[in-house]
Amino acid sequence: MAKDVDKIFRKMKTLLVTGGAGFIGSELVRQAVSRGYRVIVLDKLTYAGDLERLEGVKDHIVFYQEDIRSPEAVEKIFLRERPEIIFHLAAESHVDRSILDPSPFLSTNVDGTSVLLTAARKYGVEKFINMSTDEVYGELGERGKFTEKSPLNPNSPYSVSKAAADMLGRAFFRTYGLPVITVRASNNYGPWQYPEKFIPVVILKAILDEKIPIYGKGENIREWLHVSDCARALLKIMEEGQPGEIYNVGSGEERRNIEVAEEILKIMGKGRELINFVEDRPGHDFRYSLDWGKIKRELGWEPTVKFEEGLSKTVRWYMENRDWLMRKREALESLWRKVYRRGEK
Ligand code: NAD
Ligand code: TDX
Repeated sequence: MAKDVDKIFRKMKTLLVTGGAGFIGSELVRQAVSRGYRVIVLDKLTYAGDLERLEGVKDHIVFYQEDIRSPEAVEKIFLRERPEIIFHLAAESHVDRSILDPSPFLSTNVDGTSVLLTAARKYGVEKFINMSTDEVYGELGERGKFTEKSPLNPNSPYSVSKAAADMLGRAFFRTYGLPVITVRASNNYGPWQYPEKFIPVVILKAILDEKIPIYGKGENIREWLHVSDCARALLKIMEEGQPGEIYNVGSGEERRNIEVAEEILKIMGKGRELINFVEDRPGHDFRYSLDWGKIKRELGWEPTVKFEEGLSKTVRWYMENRDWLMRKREALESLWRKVYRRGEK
């Protein structure tokens, strides 16, 4: 009986997902809908947002195309929908773009987060889950891991803007008692990732038999987390996470960029001659690695998707959704011209 009541409450709980038409946000929305939550999506639909990602759940959600930087728009949604849980994922998310122009990163990631925190404080929420990143800790050498207690040392305009948003959440918890929970996740991969990010860039270029741009020597290391595991962690944190706490969400699946590119080429049956070492990313962080023992110990979450298996499935998904990938390609050409010719005068 008590379990049934619990189930009914769960179904009635209203979740507001900012950035819900993005890569990670849309996976979170799909999982939340399938568990019976009421889901409201707030997304500006920037170049990175795409309603196609929500096609399968569109009849089960309420969608607002609005900007998180607009206090009026955000308040209107809080007033009308009275969300109990906020998942804040809306952001400018690509490091290379932040190097070309930091300003939209500061405005969306910092000002936008401040607008949302302010509205959440005014209307009251049960939990405000603030999506941060491993990049706020800065870079590591070949050894060591970041724990939730590691100091923040962000290096790119992107990671500085995320660290500021992360610290704003801390301030709202500490100063106003807003029940903010901070999530610092490692590099996500999987279906629907916009092909400005490394893994879909490699797949797209390989499909077209074009050169694959590897920054520097390809020795940089990232910890790859499947997006379905990340979304599951977010829901676990919503259900059992403690206000004021920080949770690292990682996978232990660390790979050098060159290894990732070679593995994708192997899966696709393409040759290594497609690999092209290009000018390095300025300020390129060498390695990220998270100690995610806390979420495992305290909430019982752990990743389930092994990297090689997740990567094969991801490659297959992009091959099967080639049209979506190709539709994004044209808009990427001008970014690539700026990024991959960084060193040229
Ligand atoms: P994404 O770029 O795919 O999606 C971002 C979404 O936010 C888009 O749908 C976009 O339209 C929306 N958006 C951008 N500016 C907005 C604004 N001003 N108002 C309303 N909506 C706006 O990003 P993602 O990869 O899904 O990342 C989601 C979140 O997770 C971000 O906060 C990112 O910093 C964080 N994160 C990402 C990763 C990763 O590997 N992708 C890892 C750790 C943390
Ligand atoms: O064409 C490329 N060639 C290349 O060598 C691109 C796009 C990337 N790279 C390298 C740079 C990084 O070492 O691959 C690695 C991964 O690059 P990105 O996909 O741009 O991700 P990263 O910079 O690690 O940041 C990501 O993880 C943390 C997300 O984009 C962030 O949103 C998240 O916070």
